[in-house]
Amino acid sequence: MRLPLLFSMLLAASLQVTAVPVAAGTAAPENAQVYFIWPHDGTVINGGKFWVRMGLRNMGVAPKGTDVPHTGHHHLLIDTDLPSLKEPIPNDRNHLHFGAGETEARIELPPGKHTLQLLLGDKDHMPNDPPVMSKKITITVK
Ligand SMILES: [Cu+2]
Repeated sequence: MRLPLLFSMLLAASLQVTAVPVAAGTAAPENAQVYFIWPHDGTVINGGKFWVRMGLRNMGVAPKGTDVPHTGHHHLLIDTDLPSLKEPIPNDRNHLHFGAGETEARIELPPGKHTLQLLLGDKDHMPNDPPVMSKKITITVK
């Protein structure tokens, strides 16, 4: 039996979706967006201390432990790839948690190139479903 073309395409699309890793955290709207207000990709910073300003659209920032739909708190990933999206975000010098609901933070990094990426986490520090992350940017500290 031949499946109609449209049906085959829908079937392929749904199979593709189930193959994508899905976070086990609380739900996030499809249009949720986390992003750097500052710094920008390619920013050169004189001296190691700078403010990171974190933006979030179509969701709300709430402290850790807050059980309110479509909220989460910021995590700053420094010089590291994305962690597992099915486990709580690690808490170490490469994964900073802003569990009080902070949207800006004073960071100090040694001279050199560094990557920064934002990843939103839910009340239990789990990446949301779907995960809400910024693009990874590179900055240079002089
Ligand atoms: Cu956290």
